[in-house]
Amino acid sequence: MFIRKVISSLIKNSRGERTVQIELITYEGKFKASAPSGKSKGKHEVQSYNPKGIERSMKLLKVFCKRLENRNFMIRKIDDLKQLVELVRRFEMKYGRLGGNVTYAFESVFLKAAAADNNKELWEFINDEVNKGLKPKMPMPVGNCIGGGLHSKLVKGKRPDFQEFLLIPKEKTFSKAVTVNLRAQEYARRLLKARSRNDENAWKTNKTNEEVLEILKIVAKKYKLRIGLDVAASTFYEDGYYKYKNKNLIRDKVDQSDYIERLIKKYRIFYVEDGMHEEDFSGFKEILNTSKKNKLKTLIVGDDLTTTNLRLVRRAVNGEAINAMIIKPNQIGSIIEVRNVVNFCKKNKIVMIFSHRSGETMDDVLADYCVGFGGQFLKTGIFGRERLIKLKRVMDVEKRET
Ligand code: 2PG
Ligand code: MG
Repeated sequence: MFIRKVISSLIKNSRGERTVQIELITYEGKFKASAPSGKSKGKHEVQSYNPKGIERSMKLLKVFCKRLENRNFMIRKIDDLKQLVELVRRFEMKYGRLGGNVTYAFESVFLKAAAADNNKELWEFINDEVNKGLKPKMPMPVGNCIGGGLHSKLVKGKRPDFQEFLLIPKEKTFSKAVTVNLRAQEYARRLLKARSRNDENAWKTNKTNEEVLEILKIVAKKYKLRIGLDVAASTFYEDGYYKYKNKNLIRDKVDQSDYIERLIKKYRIFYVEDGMHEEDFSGFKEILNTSKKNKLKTLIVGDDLTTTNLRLVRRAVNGEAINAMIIKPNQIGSIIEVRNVVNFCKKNKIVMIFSHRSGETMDDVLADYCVGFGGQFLKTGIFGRERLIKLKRVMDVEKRET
């Protein structure tokens, strides 16, 4: 793969924030990749940009891009990205950090070009099963239907404390599942009398967590859907307590896990992400244990707890704190690391949910990572062009491959 030109630029994400885009020009064509940005970020995520800010990263990036021109890279598998990683490492030692969002966009664009160079689709290029002659498995979508927390502005002074109320279809095909989620979200709007959408295009409301769950129960029944929650508990955790603003009450650690366990039982919740504070491994373990004791197969999902970081994933899995986890490549800023986490999850039967960020771009590469790495779920919203483009990419692969 011969690099003719590399162009870095600033673009806006779905929230109107600045983010990085990298364009790579080779003899095979032009390839683009960009990075999304989170608002409810995990404490242990890598820094998105240089400590001095995005401008500093962009300045350094210009210099780095120039140095890549007229170079040849042999990329036949993910590990071959190490050539690029090594160049980044040496550059950063001398000039300062580029940041996780920059390295993520770089690795993505390199993989896109490498896949084309090898006459493959990106999902195919990274998928070991296909290389063994097996068909790829399609994920199920996890869709954000109603929102609260940091992603939603207040409605008449209030919002639910939980960040995301999710719908999870169980259909034969991904495309049917996407259609069901769209219909269900429209039905939820009518029941809620919602008027506007939040950062991830979920409905905004002033209702409490339980009031929203009551509505979701009706929606889920009508469309045969499973209910999920992203509690994003760290976003309302302060000095050892969970501070619920909507109802104006405070829960300690024990109250919090009891509360989540009660909700799981009452609403038959299938999926709970970040039900406890991001450093509370034992709290996660307590919820997982209770769910098992009650013979419920609830997915207890780590996101801020694990931040796609193998060290934290190991701790969570070995400590039996989770049975599922969110994979957000830009939390760790390296696709090689993502692959290592994926292998660990597969070995330990941990369910993988590939996830968007609340500030998204028009890059659909997440869909390729999900299908290619064999993720069981793709969490990327129900509506909005940045979300739909990723859903559509999986639908296209499904149409061609199954
Ligand atoms: C989450 C994500 C995406 P953010 O908490 O799971 O929904 O939010 O991108 O703001 O971290
Ligand atoms: Mg989350």
